[in-house]
Amino acid sequence: MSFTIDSARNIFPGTLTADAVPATTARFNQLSAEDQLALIWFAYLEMGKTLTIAATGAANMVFAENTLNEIHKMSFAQQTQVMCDLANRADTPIGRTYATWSMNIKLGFWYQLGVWMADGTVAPIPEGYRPSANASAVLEAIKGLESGQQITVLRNSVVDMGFDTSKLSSYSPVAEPVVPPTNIAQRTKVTIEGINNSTILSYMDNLNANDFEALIELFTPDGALQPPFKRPIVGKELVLRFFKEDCQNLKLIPERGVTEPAADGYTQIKITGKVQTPWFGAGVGMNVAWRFLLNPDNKIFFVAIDLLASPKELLNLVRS
Ligand code: ECH
Ligand code: GLY
Repeated sequence: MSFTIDSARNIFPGTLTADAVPATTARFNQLSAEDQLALIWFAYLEMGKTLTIAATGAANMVFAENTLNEIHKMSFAQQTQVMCDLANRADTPIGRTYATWSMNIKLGFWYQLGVWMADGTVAPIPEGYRPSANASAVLEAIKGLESGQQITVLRNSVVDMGFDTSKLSSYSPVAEPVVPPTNIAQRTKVTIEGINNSTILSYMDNLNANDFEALIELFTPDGALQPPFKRPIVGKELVLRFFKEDCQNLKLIPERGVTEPAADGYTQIKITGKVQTPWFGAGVGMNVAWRFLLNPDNKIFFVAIDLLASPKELLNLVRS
């Protein structure tokens, strides 16, 4: 039997992922729009005590600028309505525009609204607002998560807002331009305890250098990448698009790994370590595992990136 994407997903089944993230996201999605917005606001204030968002993307704000200016000029009542409509995924012109944006543009849009809410030029959470019991419970749950899990919940909430693109017959996605790869002379090289496989090392180094064209050549044509809590993205074309759209300026800091032979001459390799997002820089080190399945030609047939349940999981490299 040779591997399929579905069977590949089960390599290293003992890996414990941060189930609290989808669980908390599901509870969040049950709340009213008012509760959702207020909860994010309070979570954001709470996190702001220990973390700073780097507005890396002044550049990506350009794509949301017209919409942001439009909202900035509205009355508080209209602004509140726009935010509720987004949380309700309502079919409005702004909801449709929002739906076309890449994840980073959505984040940059809310980042700017947050700045304006704080300086009083965009409607604050209404003074008389009282959270529902469920909203308070979800906020407490978020506070109890580690920071990498908190920002994942926060990002999920933003990504899920706006009109559902699957209900649009056609639309043109809007994404920030792709940054050029880091100059060869300035590139860094990772070292991974227990690992000297050239494909794995190149994967980390090319992703850290934003060299997506070199990176994608490490995959088989039908290869797949599974982001945390997502279905696999299958085939070079879609994986490359994902790299260009969602993976710029990440910092991968793999620490250790284990290699073992798999069926049909394949090799499975699990790496654990940290990942930093440009949004929070070194302020948040997410604990992750990469579960690679390489074909006999040392090409990536499958890689899953998992957000780990706890730092303890960084040491869980047991063979399957
Ligand atoms: C305010 C109140 C009203 C409502 C809203 C508000 C604003 C909210 C804001 C939220 C901002 C949130 C942000 C979250 C960023 C999260 C980033 C994460 C990144 C994770 C990346 C990982 C990468 C892993 C990968 C690896 C690979 O090898 C392959 C690729 C890939 C307050 C106004 C809404 C402003 C900025 C979680 C794990 C390692 C899979 C990508
Ligand atoms: N900017 C890429 C990420 O945060 O995932």
